[in-house]
Amino acid sequence: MGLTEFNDGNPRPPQPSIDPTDHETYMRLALDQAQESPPKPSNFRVGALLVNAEDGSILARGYTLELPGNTHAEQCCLIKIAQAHELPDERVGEVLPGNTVLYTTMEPCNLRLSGNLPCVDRIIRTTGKGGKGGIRKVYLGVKEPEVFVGENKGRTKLEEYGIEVIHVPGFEEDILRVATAGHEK
Ligand code: HJL
Ligand code: ZN
Repeated sequence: MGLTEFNDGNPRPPQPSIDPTDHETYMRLALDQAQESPPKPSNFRVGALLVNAEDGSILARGYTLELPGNTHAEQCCLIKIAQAHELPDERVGEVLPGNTVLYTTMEPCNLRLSGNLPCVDRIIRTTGKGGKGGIRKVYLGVKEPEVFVGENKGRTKLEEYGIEVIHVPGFEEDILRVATAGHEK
């Protein structure tokens, strides 16, 4: 995303900047997103952010069930950017800055009970064929609990495709409380 022109004619960053190495701040913002998601027994409440790691700017925010249909947090981030560029979802990688990273409160899914395309595949396809762009790093807050699909192999598959996966510690308890708020206790 470029710089926004303000009335005084000076280009300014479009938002207060966050240090791109401040992973805790981004994870907290992802958790804020998760809290926007409606509690339901049938999935987790997850929040996600796409960030340009070059300048720290937030490219998109998303949460589970934010967009129409059975949408995941990571999927919502990608769809929003695709829509803003009038591109079909599968081509969103073409407009992502080269150093785009994903923050998500929960490990991206590799299998969906609904049969929808898993977020791992949506992430992988942003990297194109052997190119250098797209999402090359994923920061996650917790591994997916074995509630719906047994062990999620999301992290393993991302790593197989050369995407670095980094755990941001310290938010596990809050993330899981928010994620399971609609589940029967
Ligand atoms: C992640 C989300 C979300 C999940 N995981 N990373 N982000 N809802 O926004 C993972 C869980 C699936 C179930 C049900 N949840 O969501 O495994 O109905 O929600 O396709 O497998 O599948 P559907
Ligand atoms: Zn998903």
